[in-house]
Amino acid sequence: MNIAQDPVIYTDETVFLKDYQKPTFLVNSVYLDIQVYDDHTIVDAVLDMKRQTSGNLVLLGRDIELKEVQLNDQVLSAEQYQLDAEQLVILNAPEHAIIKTKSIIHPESNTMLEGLYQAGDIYVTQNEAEGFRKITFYPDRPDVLSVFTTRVEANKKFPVLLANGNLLETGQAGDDRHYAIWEDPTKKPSYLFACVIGDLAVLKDSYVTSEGREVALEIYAEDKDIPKCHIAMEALKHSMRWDEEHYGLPYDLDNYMIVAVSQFNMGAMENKGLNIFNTSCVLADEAYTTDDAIMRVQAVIAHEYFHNWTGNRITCRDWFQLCLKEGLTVFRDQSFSEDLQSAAVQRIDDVSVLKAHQFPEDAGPLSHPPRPDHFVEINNFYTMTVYEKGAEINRMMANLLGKEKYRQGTDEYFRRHDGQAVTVEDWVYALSAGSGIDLSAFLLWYSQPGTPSLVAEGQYDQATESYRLTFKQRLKAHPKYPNLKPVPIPIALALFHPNTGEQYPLNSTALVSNQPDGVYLFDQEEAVIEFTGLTEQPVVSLLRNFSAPVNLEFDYSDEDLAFLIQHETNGFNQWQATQTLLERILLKDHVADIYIQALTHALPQLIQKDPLLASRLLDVPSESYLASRIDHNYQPFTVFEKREALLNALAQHLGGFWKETYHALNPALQTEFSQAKGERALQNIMLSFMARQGDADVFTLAEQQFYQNKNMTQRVGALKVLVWNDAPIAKQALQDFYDQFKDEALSLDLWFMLQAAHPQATRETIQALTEHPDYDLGTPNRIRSVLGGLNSHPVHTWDFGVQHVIDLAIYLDQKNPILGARLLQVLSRWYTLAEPKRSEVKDVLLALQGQVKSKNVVETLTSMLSA
Ligand code: B3K
Ligand code: ZN
Repeated sequence: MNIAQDPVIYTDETVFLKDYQKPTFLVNSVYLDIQVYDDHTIVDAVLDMKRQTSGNLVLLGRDIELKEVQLNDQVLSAEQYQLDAEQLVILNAPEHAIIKTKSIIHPESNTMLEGLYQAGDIYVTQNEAEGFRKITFYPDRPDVLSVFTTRVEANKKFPVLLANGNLLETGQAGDDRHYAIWEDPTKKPSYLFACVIGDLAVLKDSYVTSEGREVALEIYAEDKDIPKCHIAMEALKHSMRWDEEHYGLPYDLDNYMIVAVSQFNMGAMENKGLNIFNTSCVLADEAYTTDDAIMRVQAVIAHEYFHNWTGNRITCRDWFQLCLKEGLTVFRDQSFSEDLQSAAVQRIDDVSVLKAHQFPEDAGPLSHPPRPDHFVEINNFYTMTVYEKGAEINRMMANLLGKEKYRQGTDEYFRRHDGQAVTVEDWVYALSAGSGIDLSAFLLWYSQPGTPSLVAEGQYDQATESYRLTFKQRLKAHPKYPNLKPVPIPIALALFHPNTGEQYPLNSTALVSNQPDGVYLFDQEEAVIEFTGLTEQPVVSLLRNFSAPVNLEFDYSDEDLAFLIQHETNGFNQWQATQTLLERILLKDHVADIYIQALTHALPQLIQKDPLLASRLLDVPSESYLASRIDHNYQPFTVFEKREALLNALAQHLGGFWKETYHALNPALQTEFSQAKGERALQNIMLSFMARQGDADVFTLAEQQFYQNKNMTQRVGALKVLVWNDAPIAKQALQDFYDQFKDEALSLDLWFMLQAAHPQATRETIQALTEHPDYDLGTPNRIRSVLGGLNSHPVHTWDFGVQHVIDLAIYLDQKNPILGARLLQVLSRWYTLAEPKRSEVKDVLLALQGQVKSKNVVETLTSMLSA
């Protein structure tokens, strides 16, 4: 598993995990005074610092105008410190240093959405990972924890003045200004500092913790959006209860605030006691947002809340450990969401994201371990690998331990490390110590890149009535991470009787668990296990519930897959069987008949029982997913054509099924969210297949669905059918949607996305959308809505999409490099394209190199070009 490698070259700006050193000074306390004016902001800081190791006292600072610095009440002259674009170094600092700085920053012109920035009528912060150094000079690293007191002062046109912790005092600051002082009693790193200054309305509620603490809950948003905050509020209370029940973790402050802003680079931020959220992750209302968006709001609310323990109270020693907090918190939010909707569907959705995005990331030039050992720009490492693969590692360990032992392990982690900044090793060792089961082999998963391939072979022997499974694992070599070792792979499996469809009891000494799944822990390069007592050759179902994040290579026959679609009791593997079969039909030219028969057999019952799972069984792998499975000579149009042919065949073969099912469903009668969501999803699928059939009634039905419902999922589903099929009423419906929702940014995002995703969209379609008065390059959500729509057709991405992405990368390189680098990744699979496209896109990327400067975009582009 190790091959000789070319020497790897790193740039001067690369930071390495192996170079970690403790901070020279710790901060006992910090007092910040932030005074916001229209054209500048003054920041006064007082840091009470204590030496920990020898070396200079270094305060990091970027884009800050330093007015004055004092050490122990003495104003320092220019010879007593060194200042450059990145840091302020105080020379000859004593053991105990009180540093006072006065500086000026410009949130009003900060377009990077990092540090303190103005977004419309509000000022907000985003400090993870390294934004705090844009607010004031500070040892801005996660292993420096301190107690923060914050005074915020602004004009009274901004009535809301918030910071972390408890409100100590408010008052006047001259005629038209006022201030508030907040004190956060919990020690925290600077990336968790937040303040908000604005004109916002608030939704209030309260929660009593398991310890009897009464917590004031507040969600701040624009006045008109307050009614859309109730779902988030309920999700917050639910999360608080869930964490008490599942992890024994109660909330620790007297208030918990959430602020919604429309200009935000990602989903949300877990600042201590003062979360800041992208509106898309807090506002939820079925009249304005889709069912998927509502699910996402609940998941993100839970995610940020869960960070209070996994991330905030126990934080990361350094940014290489990012997956310590993110992987664990994603695993926690996924488990929470499994209680909100069909658990099988939640798992399907999580694995779909992993396979569609993390697997290709890990197979290409941006591949890195969940805990990388070097980076240039940490913001480029908030990746699918850190988050989603990180979550999978925790899931493997948790499943292996079982509920009780996992809880003993997590209890031990919180007991040992509360209040500390720790590493991935600390987590795995605490989990092992608490549970009494050594999990240290799982550390390999954190430090190795690439998706392992799990190659399995089955052999049945009728004479002995036994079945042997042979497993091998293969890891793809990576130039920067040599010496890859076999990882522990928990393989959950079941054996089915081929005639009765019943599960065989599992007789094998190799399994670590027989309940509820048989689990074999495969941790070598190769192994064989044997099962006895099997009267007929079994149908095996491997990797149930996706028990490990690996690429399974097993030679299922199409008939076996059809069998699993009908008989698997694990909803995830039932869905997986449809996807494996469809992938063969689409990429390997297998015939579709077996799939269609199995589906026809399985669907009717499932629609009654779990409509949401039924809707997922109708998933046809997206063109982008299929593209991610092709490593050479990828021809987008060929994939498109094959997929179209399959969809048309499905439309025709199932004849009246689509329309009958459409009419048989009535989401309005379902009281349970998961059921209603499932019925809505199904109805939208049925409509689109009817459109494919050319059903004479489809536009009438879509028009009715669009105009007679208030539910956004139903409205958008219908509008898609009308617009994408150029129905006579399409333009009118689009106009009506616009007129109704022009002041509702999130709904308008859907309007943009839907048009950009038109199957016949052209360069001109995109141009018209980006020239629309409501298109805004300062709002990441809007940029993403158009780009996301466009990208739903890889044929378009690799045609006119390339220039769209390049233009965005050039523009954002200076204005918002975090976003610019992220969006550029849309082109990261350029190297898989068939010629001449491959060379064309490569040339465009090479030409981009001379036009971008930010560390973010340059690092991403350089890695992309290393493919
Ligand atoms: N911790 C933040 C992400 C910060 C991203 C910085 N570029 C949100 C989250 O994962 O909860
Ligand atoms: Zn997170």
